[in-house]
Amino acid sequence: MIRFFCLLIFCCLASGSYASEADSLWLRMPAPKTAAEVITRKMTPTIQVAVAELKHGWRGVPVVLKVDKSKVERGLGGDGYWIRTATDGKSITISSIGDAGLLYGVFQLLRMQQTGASMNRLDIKESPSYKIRILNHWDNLDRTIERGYAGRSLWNWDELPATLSPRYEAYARANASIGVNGTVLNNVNASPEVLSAAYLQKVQALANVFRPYALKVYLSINFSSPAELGGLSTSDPLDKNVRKWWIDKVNEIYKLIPDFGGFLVKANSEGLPGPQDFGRTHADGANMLAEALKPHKGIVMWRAFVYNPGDQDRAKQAYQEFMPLDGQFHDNVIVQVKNGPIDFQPREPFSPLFGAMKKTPVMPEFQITQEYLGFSNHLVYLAPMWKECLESDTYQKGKGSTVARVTDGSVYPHALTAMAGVANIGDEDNWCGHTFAQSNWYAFGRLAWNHELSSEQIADEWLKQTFPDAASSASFLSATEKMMMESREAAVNYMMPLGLHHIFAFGHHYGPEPWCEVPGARADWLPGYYHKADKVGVGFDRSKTGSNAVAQYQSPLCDLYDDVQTCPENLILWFHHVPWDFKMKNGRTLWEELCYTYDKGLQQTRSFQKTWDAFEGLVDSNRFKEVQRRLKIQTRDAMWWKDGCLLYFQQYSQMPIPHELERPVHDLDSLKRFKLHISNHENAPR
Ligand code: GCW
Repeated sequence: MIRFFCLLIFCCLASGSYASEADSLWLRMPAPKTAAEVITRKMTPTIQVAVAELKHGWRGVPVVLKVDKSKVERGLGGDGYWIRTATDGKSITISSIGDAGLLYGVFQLLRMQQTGASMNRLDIKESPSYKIRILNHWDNLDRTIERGYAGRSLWNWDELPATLSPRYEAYARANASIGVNGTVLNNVNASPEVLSAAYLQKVQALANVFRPYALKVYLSINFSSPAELGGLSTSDPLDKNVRKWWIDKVNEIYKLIPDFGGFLVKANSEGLPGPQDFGRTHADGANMLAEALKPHKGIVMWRAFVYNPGDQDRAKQAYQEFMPLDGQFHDNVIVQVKNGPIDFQPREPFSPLFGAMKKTPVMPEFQITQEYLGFSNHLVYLAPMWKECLESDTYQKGKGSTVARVTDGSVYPHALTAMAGVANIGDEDNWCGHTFAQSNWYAFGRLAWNHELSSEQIADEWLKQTFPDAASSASFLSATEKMMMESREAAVNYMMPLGLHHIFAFGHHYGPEPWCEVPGARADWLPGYYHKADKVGVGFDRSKTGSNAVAQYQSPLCDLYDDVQTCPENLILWFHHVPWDFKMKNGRTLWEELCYTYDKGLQQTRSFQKTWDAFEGLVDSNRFKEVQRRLKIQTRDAMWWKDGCLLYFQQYSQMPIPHELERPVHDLDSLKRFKLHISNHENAPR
């Protein structure tokens, strides 16, 4: 008989230091009175973490952790697990073929305990929707973060590799708790220097901390690295010296980090170098890197975020450039596509590349950081936005070919599946700036693990774990969950009603600036390019008689979007230039509907303030005040959006704001003179 050894006494936390740090997230388990009994016959660094977590938080019957290669577990894959209660009810076994699966099973068990799920006769089998569940940090080596609103980068490059902040482990732990298993440490606008020997040592130090948490490290690379870092005369992907340079560099990385994940690449996009500089294609570039990584099982995530200033419709370009390359990529390349065809707007239709690229694996990229959603000032729970994309039917292989199913390996049987989220994490005490922004990090991980989870369930889990005391009050739980569930639509209402998009302030993208004109700036970076307001109406005509972007969607969507009468009204100005007096389904004119929608968004933010204020005393005062302060800013901003946009568009519509709606309190000229930005918010005209 195999003898299990019991680690009751000898296991302590992998590192006690993370506890206080992660306490500011969703891992607030009260310590059990007596440490739980955990039984395992294998001990690896990852299993050690799993044991430590149980001891830290589990208050139930003994738990057996078992690496098991039998049929059930094999079917669940390395990250999957099976949790079951013994017939006599006296223990729970978590089994998996991999150590990581055990760790994820442990976090699931703890989550169930924390959220008050039924623990009766457990029999839970889970395996993740996506193999790679990865955060993309847009962190620069000088510790600034592109589009980051929660302080500086967590990675203290100057101190690495000698000094390891306790936050590195806390970060890995938080990710493991929600199933995130990869992290790209640096900005896609990548500095070649990250591949220098000195930086690779630093990356190695982080990888060593993350490894027990099953979190793999990846890097963004600059396509010109062979020339810029290596001193070669070219970075042409078909040049044999360049190819050798990459092979050597990759070998150097794997010597330091044997489980290194691979590269993320932004190439020939927004001025960055790429294979097209040498007359080569995206596939040539990606395949060169893929060949270097292949012997080590590394992958390439090649981004499809490309557009040129000259083209008449930016929304069409990624599809135009990538569709002809379908099938030309090596099997360790995956094309990373933003959820929508433009750029992380509060609402976009899904990118037409989803489902259309059939022979190449494609992964969705979502933005967790709120570049176009009020930075860390606005409370916007993003799960509903991501679900909207994932549940969109592409019709590419018949009905039911949702974005989720064309990317998770079910419709097209690609072995490589992944989901990326642009991180909203910085070195601020509460990690994400806004306490509620933590829910977006959480939701990303949970959806990458299981894209079928509902937004409500994720919100409920997060609230119960983040506010364990307050959430024991049913009214707190239901009211804050309702606020979270409404918050994305509220932001759409006050920022981009009816599909009106990219009318954000130039550069920083915080406030409204539909009027923005910057002499010499690229047209496709300016609001006028997108809203096209004139005396007749407003909106971008992407119908067959316009840019014909609708043709990139499969039938019946192309026809549905093409006809202004059938186009979903929440995207009508995305696809059409609509007359101001166009009759909406509810009988209002387009102009009236715009007025009502902006106003609705503003009223929603006011209702969030009321909701939150009711819970003073229930939530600890630091977090209470922090959220209260930010909700106030959000309401003020929503008013800016409403007043600024309505007064601006009214110059074209020449129609009155319906009398029952609140009047604008600002005037257009003062709004235009002032650039609303997070940093000078306090000076904004009142
Ligand atoms: O949305 C735009 C951002 C850029 C970003 C780019 C990208 C990292 O404004 O800051 O660059 O997208 O996704 O590459």
